[in-house]
Amino acid sequence: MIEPLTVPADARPRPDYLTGTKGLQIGGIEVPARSGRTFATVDPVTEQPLATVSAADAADVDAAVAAARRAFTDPAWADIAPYQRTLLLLQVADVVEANAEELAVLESLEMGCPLTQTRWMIHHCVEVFRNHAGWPTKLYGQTAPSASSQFQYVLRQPLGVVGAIAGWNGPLLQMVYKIAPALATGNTVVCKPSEHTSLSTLRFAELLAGTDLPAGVVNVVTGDGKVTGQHLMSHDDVAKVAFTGSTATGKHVLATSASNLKRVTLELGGKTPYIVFADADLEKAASICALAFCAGSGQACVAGSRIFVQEPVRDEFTELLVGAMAPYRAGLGDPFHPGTRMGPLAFRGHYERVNGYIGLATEAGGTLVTGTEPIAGGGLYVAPTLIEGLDNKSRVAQEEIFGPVSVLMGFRELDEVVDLGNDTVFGLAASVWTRDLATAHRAAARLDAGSVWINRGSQMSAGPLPFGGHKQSGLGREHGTQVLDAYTEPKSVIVELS
Ligand code: TXE
Repeated sequence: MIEPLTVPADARPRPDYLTGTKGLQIGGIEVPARSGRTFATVDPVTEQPLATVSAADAADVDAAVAAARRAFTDPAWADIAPYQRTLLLLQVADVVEANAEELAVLESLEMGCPLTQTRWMIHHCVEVFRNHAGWPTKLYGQTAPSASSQFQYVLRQPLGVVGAIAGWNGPLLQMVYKIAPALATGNTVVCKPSEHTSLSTLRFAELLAGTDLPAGVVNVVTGDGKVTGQHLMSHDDVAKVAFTGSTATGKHVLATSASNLKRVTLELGGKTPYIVFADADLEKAASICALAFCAGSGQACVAGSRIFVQEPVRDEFTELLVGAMAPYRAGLGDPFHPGTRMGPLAFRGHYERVNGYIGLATEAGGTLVTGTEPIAGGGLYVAPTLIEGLDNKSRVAQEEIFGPVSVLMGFRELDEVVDLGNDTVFGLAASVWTRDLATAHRAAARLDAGSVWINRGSQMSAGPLPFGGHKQSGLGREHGTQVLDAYTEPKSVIVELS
């Protein structure tokens, strides 16, 4: 029996921010939904309501898009010097940093992720804003070769209103990955956080009052994906949708964007292979593989949900991996307990979905190497679960589970494991473990993934490296220089001089 770590109810944080109905953030003001409708956001530890949040419908989305549209042409935003834009982004970073603890607590309360991890995510938001603050002064256009009778150049201009839609597993961070480049390039934003995790994005927008950012540059509408999200992404005055979420919804966003040919970037699911060759540092590989599917309770697009190990070391590696998972099993518990390494899953529907996949694994003939022990007190906890005895074609090895569940499979040589690693509709990331440089580079070149990590696990970039997926893991990139193309439009200008 696993006994999750607990914290007495009166010792759990209860920020003042949770009091009262949380309104929408439109044009720099907190407003209730016009319909007066609200919904409850739920604490996954207690499964009790945490806060009441306004449910935006079409009229509210229209108001938010109109506010963003006005801000887009407001001289206080549209006409400022690039360096002033840099200073504004730095102010935003400062305000997030100054309120980091409150934002992290709100996220831990709402999604159950250990406070140590939400603190890291909020700190990363600060880095992302500071990194993007460097872009406004470096957004060069081009001059083009032309006859002496003409001057030709290419301007790089913002798109307009960006609809930013995010998932629940890194609520503010996923939003900041969209807000920071949008602002750095002169766009304005309407954010739609996941209905499971609205609070940190709402609070962030409220905190912007402490900066010189003009009202309406960042707006937030909260509510259900099928209502609030749907209106936002199909709005004709929204020039671009930047989306993080499931592949199914991502495809729907892309199809809907055809109505007015919106620009679209999509950060979707993954089925990241961790590939361990016999010559690797097995102990380190085991420790990072455990982290890769246990951190955040495996609720990450880059989770190491498939582990391929070379046959000669399979037994030895499996033993090391089970050992490396032990601290997560022992550290299952309340996100506010200092010993917690894994919190509950974010909400009941998702908990049931993850358990459904574990049931499917055993039905399909898989063996649970770990994850069979019952958990005291029920709740939404899922123990780290390692599955053997399934092949890569099984549903559990093919579909994104988004929980602390990984399938361990064997392989003999490089060609075989590259084929196995690539045999999925996803292509977000891959991790390769070997001391042989040639093997590492060959694998990196051939794996169909937006990011490949050699002898390490995932590393989320604050700036220099583009992040995004091949195949059905996404479209376009966040970060890197590539992100600038995703938030700007080139304009060719021809001046007749003669
Ligand atoms: O995702 P959805 P959910 C994966 C993960 C998870 C599964 C389901 O496998 O178990 O998706 O999660 C909004 N128009 N990831 O249900 O439905 C929705 O309100 C406009 C991967 O949360 O894709 C939310 O804000 N918007 C992942 C966002 O889309 C709509 C992050 C994501 O919701 C909409 C999250 C619609 N019709 C889940 N329907 C990652 N890549 O990290 C929903 N939304």
